[in-house]
Amino acid sequence: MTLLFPSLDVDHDAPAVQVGEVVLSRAELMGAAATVAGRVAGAGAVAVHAEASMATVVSIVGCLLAGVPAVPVPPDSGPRERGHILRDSRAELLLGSPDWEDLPVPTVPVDPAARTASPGELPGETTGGQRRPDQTALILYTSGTTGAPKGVMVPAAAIAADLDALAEAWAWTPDDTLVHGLPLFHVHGLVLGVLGALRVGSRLVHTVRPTPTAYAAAGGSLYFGVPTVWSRVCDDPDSARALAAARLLVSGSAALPAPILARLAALTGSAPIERYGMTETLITTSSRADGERRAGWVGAALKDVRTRLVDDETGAPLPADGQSIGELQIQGPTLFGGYLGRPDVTDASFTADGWFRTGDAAVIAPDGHHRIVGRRSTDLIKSGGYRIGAGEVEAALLAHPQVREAAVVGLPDDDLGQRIAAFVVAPDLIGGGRSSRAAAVDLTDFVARELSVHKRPREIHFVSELPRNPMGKVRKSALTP
Ligand code: MCA
Ligand code: AMP
Repeated sequence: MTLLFPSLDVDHDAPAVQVGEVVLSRAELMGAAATVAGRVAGAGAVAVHAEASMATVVSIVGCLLAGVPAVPVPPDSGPRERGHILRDSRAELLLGSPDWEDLPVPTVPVDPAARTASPGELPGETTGGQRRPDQTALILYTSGTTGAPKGVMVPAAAIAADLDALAEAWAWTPDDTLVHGLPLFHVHGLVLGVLGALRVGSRLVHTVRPTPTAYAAAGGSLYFGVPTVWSRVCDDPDSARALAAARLLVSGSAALPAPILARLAALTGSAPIERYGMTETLITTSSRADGERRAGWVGAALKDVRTRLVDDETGAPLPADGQSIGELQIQGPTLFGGYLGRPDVTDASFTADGWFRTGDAAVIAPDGHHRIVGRRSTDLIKSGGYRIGAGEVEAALLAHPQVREAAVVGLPDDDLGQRIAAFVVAPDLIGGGRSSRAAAVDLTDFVARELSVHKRPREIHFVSELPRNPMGKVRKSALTP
């Protein structure tokens, strides 16, 4: 019926999606989503309070059925961040029941138990809905090195192409039960973790939070996690051993450290596979279910995706010799449709000959396998698999009246990969006998009121001045605790 969810045509009553304790069959999900579709039909864009709940799944599917771009809003986002997302996306209403005040749009509660429309009456049928493959299905907000997050327009066709390529690489079928507990406002948890299961037709169990015990109890055949999740699973050997019955464990969103891959392999009997991607490109490379699982490597380009390496300085192509390091660039059907309202930034993210610049430094082996060796900019931090722009956290810190200067970096962290550390010049904040510890707590709370919780600095160092080069630019490499 629709471009994205052919499996929803299968009108049977077996449990299809479970989020926490709430379970719906495909027919029930379709009925609830069709009700949402009827409510949002014709809107330019609709925001979704993207908590980990069945209401979020129903809301997103409803928007997709209606052919209306859905804008997931992180449930823990502070007023500044969500205000930006709602204004920038021009969302006409917000689906959900958040306890947020001063919203610029009306809220509409969503009831997963609602059933009014039948699939034949879907507004998408009359408006074109997901039948238009180039149409934006999702607008996902993501951080750059500076400034406020940008809305990445993800076309329905890109999602369909990516999910089909992943299903092929992972031998993902309706016989699988997918388990994960990742956030429903990013590609990993939402596109792969919800839309993937719905498109393939596999059962989905969302554990609300990605804890080792919840993963162990869910009895899935296919599991998704970010490296922090797999590291925590390894620290709970009983839960890890329970995953031995699964067919495939998949890691992504940040580099999986080799020792974690080895520990997980020892505890579960098979190594996880790793895949690589970005909000702007969706998943572009992956190891295969039936292929080699090489620690530190993220597999070959997915079907119809083309990759190349380019020299940072000269822009010249580099050989896929397993040694040359260059910027990874991508072409293919999974690419985004641009940053919403930012044609200038969109243009700058592509080369003159039409390749998307990932900003990741990589190596490609002669057999086509990729290894991500780092990012070109230190101002994009990956913490717990979340992408965080140093500039956004710096701006939030600088909004505090007593902060004069601020610089934010990602420091290596065993649990999170990187943890956010802020170096702050604020003599008035720690003056008057006030401890720097108390001042740090205040400042962290201040940031949390502005931005999402995971963007809070984990540590704040008060310094008398920031190290700068002769041009006045902060030398972030010189910032160490
Ligand atoms: C967190 N806490 C803090 C601070 N930060 N307290 C004080 N100061 C801080 N700076 C609190 C939290 O609110 C929480 O409290 C408690 O400490 C534990 O936090 P944390 O260690 O962060 O654990 P967590 O909340 O369990 O988070 C770890 C996580 C999470 C579950 C792995 O980072 C996560 O869900 N990551 C997934 C990100 C993701 O999906 N990325 C995909 C992007 P309390 O317990 O009271 O709540 S898409 C992508 O990357 C591409 C396309 C791709 O390739 O997939
Ligand atoms: P995001 O836009 O949140 O999707 O973050 C995308 C970034 O995550 C990429 O540009 C990479 O830097 C990083 N990333 C995703 N998957 C991997 C992986 N398997 N290994 C290393 N880095 C990864």
